[in-house]
Amino acid sequence: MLVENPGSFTQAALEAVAAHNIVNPATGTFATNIVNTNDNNIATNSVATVVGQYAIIDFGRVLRIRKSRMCGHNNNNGDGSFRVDYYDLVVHAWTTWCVVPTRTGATWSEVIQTEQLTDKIRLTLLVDDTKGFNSNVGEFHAIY
Ligand SMILES: [Ca+2]
Repeated sequence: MLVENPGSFTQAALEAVAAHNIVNPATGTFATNIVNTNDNNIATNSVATVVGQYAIIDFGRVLRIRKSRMCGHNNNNGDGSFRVDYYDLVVHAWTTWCVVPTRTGATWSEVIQTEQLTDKIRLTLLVDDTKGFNSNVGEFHAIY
């Protein structure tokens, strides 16, 4: 028998893994090599040069996220920061998730944040790193 109006049907959102972050190349206003933000290569970096420049990682589906994961670059002093927003699917607006510092090397940070359901995240330069090469991102992901 066909169910024409399932009504109460629900489906649990998948837990985000690294592979979900690299489905779509990042888009936005970063100054240089924005697609390097999520190209699955920690040795390739994107660069933000002006406070307010942003990079959006669109998962293409709704996922459950819980950890921010940033890989840095030796062009950073580690004294800048990015605000990370998730797209709130209830109110249809960007909402602040966390603030992550720039990192000095190609190693991962993993910081547990409040769990959210979303289909995209946005990284916005909040404080420019002082090293002189602006604020570099080796890789950024939101995972479970
Ligand atoms: Ca990269």
